[in-house]
Amino acid sequence: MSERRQLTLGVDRSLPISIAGLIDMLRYARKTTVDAVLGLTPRQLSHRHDAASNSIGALLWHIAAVEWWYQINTFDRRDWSEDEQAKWEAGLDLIPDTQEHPLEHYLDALATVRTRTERELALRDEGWLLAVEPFDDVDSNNYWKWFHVCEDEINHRGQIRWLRKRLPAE
Ligand code: NI
Repeated sequence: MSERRQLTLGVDRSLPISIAGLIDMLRYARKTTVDAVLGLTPRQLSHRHDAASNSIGALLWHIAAVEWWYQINTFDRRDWSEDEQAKWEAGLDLIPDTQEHPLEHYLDALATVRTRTERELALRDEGWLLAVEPFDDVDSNNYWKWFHVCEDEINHRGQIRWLRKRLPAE
């Protein structure tokens, strides 16, 4: 008998419901992203639909970069170093990458960043999620910031699906 798929949030009772739910949301969003890109070739990943479009590869790198940036903002409470800026700035700003990379290049980066996110979130409590602090010119808390990581990924996943349907024949 096959196990039924669980579409649930926050049921890991070893964690506060809000933390467990956030991790589940991030995981579900990520599964839909990975499903949307499976089987794509380096050429398809670097293809740009038109001059105003990002490649699917650039969107995947952006998703990893955003998550990484919110790690250093919320877990480390620091700015990026020059080395880190060189690695991630193009991703954060969605500057087109002219190089072709295999899908694993993107999936490995996403998985590596995610491993840290889950490990760190599991160490936090609701006080950490809810503490409000200045964030640029607004006030924000870590709950919103990690919701934003999730919703930004879902937004780009929608773009990826749109772009994939319109890829030229190989
Ligand atoms: Ni974004």
